[in-house]
Amino acid sequence: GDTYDARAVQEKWQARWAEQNPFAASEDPADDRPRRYVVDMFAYPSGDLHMGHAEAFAIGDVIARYAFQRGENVLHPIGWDSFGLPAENAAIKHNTHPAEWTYANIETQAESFRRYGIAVDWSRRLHTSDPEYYKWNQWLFLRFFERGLAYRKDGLVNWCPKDQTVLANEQVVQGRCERCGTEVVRRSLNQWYYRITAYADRLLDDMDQLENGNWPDDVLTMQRNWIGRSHGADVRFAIEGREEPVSVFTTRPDTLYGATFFVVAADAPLADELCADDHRAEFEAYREQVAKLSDIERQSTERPKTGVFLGRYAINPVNGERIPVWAADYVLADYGHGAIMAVPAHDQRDLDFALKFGLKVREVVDTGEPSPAESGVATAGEGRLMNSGPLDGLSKSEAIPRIIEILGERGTGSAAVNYRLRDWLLSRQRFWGTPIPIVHCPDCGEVPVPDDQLPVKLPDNLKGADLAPKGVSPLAAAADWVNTECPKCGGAAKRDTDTMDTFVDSSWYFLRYCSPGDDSAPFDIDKVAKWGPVDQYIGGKEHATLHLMYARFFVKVLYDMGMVGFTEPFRRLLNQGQVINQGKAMSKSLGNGVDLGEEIDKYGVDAVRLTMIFAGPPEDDIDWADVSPAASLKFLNRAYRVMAEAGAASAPGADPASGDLALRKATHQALDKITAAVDAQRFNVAVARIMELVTAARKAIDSGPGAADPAVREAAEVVAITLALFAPYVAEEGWERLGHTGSVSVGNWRRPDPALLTQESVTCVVQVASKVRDKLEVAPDVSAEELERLALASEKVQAFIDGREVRRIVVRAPKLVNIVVG
Ligand code: ANZ
Ligand code: ZN
Repeated sequence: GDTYDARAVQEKWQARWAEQNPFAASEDPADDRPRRYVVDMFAYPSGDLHMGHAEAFAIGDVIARYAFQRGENVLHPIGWDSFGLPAENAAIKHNTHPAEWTYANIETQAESFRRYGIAVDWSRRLHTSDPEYYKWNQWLFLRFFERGLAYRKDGLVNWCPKDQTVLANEQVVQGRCERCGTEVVRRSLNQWYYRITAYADRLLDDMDQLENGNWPDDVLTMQRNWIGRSHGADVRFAIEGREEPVSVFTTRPDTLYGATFFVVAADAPLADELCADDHRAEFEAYREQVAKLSDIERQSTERPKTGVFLGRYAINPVNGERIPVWAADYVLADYGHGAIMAVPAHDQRDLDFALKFGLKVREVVDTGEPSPAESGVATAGEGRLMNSGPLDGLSKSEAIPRIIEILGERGTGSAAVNYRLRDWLLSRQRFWGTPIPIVHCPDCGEVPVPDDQLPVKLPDNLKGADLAPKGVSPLAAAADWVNTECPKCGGAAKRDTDTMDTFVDSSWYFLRYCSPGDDSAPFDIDKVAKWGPVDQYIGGKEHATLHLMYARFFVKVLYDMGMVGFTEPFRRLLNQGQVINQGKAMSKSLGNGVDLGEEIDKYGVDAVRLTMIFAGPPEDDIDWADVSPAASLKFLNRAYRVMAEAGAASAPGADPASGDLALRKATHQALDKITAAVDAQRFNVAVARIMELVTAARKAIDSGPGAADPAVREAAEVVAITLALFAPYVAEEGWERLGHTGSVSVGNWRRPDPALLTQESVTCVVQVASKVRDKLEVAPDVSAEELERLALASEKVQAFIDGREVRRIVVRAPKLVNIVVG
């Protein structure tokens, strides 16, 4: 037989696609085909493509190719997230500029993507490290700045001692730097922030657009938890010997009568202010110890509680009780007001603290559980209030509004909402990122770089050791770059030397794709109105919080600026699973890595792609040890031979109506099921149906009507058309062998003929007392219950039962019913 040469076929069709550009999006205003916008999450250019890329992009490509195949006007672009630390570290190691490593890797990956056959519009390719791109990060920064959404503040930040840069909270994983694993310390620094907290409610509330299966439920939950909205009250406590009261945030204002002490975050300026002189030495020693801990360690319920008494008292606003003020590390400086009312009977951390330091415990909710002071277990359940004056006898849900009302009347508190979400720490003290477009003038302060002076380009004369981490940005050492004129007064001034977190780059690139060459705006508003929002976004679960949160934030700000007409960037989100090997993530240390290039050399692109898709639903992990690219290649050869043999035996255009009816039905039923499976994003199921169709066509050629039958051609054409989503090279080649000119990949999807979808009937024999008494025509997939009902409804059968008792009915659907009578 005729087998296909995967490599030759790949090269042939790569060249054709490059020449004919079938996957370009149309910007013709007269083109009224339905539009579809499909975006794969950015690739990061570290090295060549790996198995993870291959899976993610195979899935995204099925979705895009399906839209192409159905005749939609598809925008499926590609780009690189090309700023970031790995390039900088490589540059330090090899004494080069980060651009060298970055752009060399991008070229390698682009070549691999071409070979992999991704149906993208190459003319829209983006790299975020191009000045033409990051200019617009700067432009957007200035718009955020004007709106009060970009600002600088002193604050305690996470500092990676190895990378010598600050990290956002999100980049600290269990107290360690997400990138290098070094233990993170806290430092007080003046840094730039984006005010994402101003959008906390909208980030939560707009999520109703993403529900009902549009986004995976677990991603929605992670987004919700990250924002962490809690409802409660602010309660003001007077402090003895201090004019200003101090507020605390509590979700349990109903327990106010049970507050027996007061705790301030040890690292908050407030602790320093409240500390009495005769307690200062002890407090300062304690504070130093706390500075070394991460938030996670501090909040761990396992760690023994630590703290110091500050020598002060707070006054409970409802009962006038005098309670001691402590500083401790389990209270965080940047949540709520950095201070709490401690209710040890009903909060475990407060109880642990009270028991350790011998503080009072007073129960105010009668939950029927053992006394917390004795059991050591705080009670958080439902119950009636007690020891609480006007709240006594109320339930929690009655007591909360009541106490808020009382506090309101006295002017000592009110209902309040708190968020876990923090403002987005933007500044990085590293080189390979977007410079912050601000000039610091001794006279004028922070002065924005005027729009017509953008981009503020990175200098190109720094390399190698110039970029080594020093605690301040490497840009600070580039005197010719730093020293500039104040745009306002013309005096000597200095550029801001921090660069932006690279998450900025990926927060709006999907808008830039709509008009990638635009040099007058970050994106063309009309083009974005035409394509946006993204219909389908595809990428890994590692971006479930940060990237998606930031992109959602950007789109809301742009909406408020009147630049986009939608409030959510991604209509649907698909998180592909991971490719693992032998049950474990691929890693150098385990030696279980699989090289994508080698797999492709061995089996060809189509077989590798088909294996990725056929392994299971797209959300599931693929264990490469459990799949067989060799079997995929074997199947593709079978499919190819069917197409080639049908093509050799007949010409396009034969009327299929005269063909073999059984095969025609098989073809149309397969097409129907493939369409449903692709619509439901169950691509593995679609592939299984194509495999069955190939088998049916093979049978028809070998032991049925033969290769020249028009039904065989029809089946082979449907194989080519549907396989084009999963194994595009062999599909193109097969289509050509079937006598067609042009690409099979665009606009060729077919609708099944409804007349051919009706299933044939089968004959069911009905016996009464083991004698055949009737025959029924039924559907082949009739259920046992339905068949029993039909059999008993038969007049002939009823006549033979003749009033006797039916003892038992044996049903063997769809062929036999046996009625046993007594
Ligand atoms: C009194 C109380 C009694 C509390 C009780 C809880 C149970 P979420 O749900 O996370 O918002 N809290 C407030 N600010 C804090 C800070 N800066 N650091 C650590 N803990 C802080 O939690 C709100 C609760 O966490 C607040 O309600 C407060 O303790 C504590 F039976 O106030 B609660
Ligand atoms: Zn000035």
